[in-house]
Amino acid sequence: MADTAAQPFKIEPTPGGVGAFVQGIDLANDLSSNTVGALRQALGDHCVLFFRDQKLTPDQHIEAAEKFGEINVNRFFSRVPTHDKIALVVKEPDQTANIGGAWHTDHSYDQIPAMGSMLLARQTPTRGGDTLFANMYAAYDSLSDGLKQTLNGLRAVHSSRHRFGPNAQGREGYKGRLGNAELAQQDAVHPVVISHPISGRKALYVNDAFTLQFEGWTKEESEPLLKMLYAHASRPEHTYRFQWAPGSIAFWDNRASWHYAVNDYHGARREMHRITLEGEALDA
Ligand SMILES: O=C(O)CCC(=O)C(=O)O
Ligand SMILES: [Fe+2]
Repeated sequence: MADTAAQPFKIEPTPGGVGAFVQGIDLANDLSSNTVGALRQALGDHCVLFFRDQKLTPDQHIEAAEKFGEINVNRFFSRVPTHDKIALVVKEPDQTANIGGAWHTDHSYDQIPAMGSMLLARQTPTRGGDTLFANMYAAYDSLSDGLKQTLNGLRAVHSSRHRFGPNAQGREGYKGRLGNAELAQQDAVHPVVISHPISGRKALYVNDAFTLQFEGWTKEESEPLLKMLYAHASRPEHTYRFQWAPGSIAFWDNRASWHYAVNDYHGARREMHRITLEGEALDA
C-alpha cells in the first residue's frame, strides 16, 4: 500500500471483512495526482472505499471520477437527465423492485469488465436502504488448498442476456429504469480466479447474477460448485454493511468485491448517482 503518512487524509479499515473509510478528503478539491494514486492503491487493497459528506454537484462528481479513469456509460440503466455520463439508480415510493438487490458484481458479462463505480447518495430513506459489500480476496484465501488448485485451472462463462435481455425475469418491475434490452448480447469468459490488476492478489471472480457455468462443464455440473462458492463468498465475516446518508459515496472495485442493495424501504424514495469506470481484461 502507498505510504499515506504524508497525506492529509486517513484510511481506516471498517470493523467488518471488507472496505475502508477515507476521512479528511474533499473529492471536489483534494484530488491531486498523488492522492489519486494513493486512493487507487487503497481501493486495490480494501476493495471498496467509503466517503462521507461529499458536497459534489453532478459535474464535480464526473470530474472526480474521471481522475481515476475513463467513464463507462452503462447501456441498460437510465441516466440522470442533465448528465448522461451518470446512471440513475432510483427506487420511487410506489415501486417494489430495487436495482442490485442480490449479491453480484457489475459488468462481469463484458469481455473487458468495468473497473468499478463511484456511487453517490442523493436521497436516502429515513431507515433502511443499506448496501452490503463482500471481499473476493477473502473469499478465495479462505478456501482449502485443494479447491484453490481446482479453481485456478477453470474459466467461467458470464452473460447479460438472462438479466437485461428481452426475456429477463421480472423485467416489468424495472419499467422506465432499465432499457436497451436488445443490447443484452454480451457473453464473456473469464478466469474463475483472477490476479487483481491493482494489487496482484488472487480474487474469486464468479457471481450469482451473471455467471452461467464453468467453461467446458454443463450447467448441471457447474451449479453445485457455483452454489457452494456463492454461499462461502457471502459469509458474514467477508462482508460489511454500509449505511448511507445524502453525500455518502461508495467507490468499489468490481474485480475484488460484490455488493447487495438491501430492499427494505418500500414506500420511501432512494436516489443514487452512479459513475462507472472502464477496466481491463482479466488474467488468471
Ligand atoms: O443502490 C445500491 O446501493 C447499489 C445498486 C447497484 O447494484 C449498482 O449501482 O450497481
Ligand atoms: Fe451493482
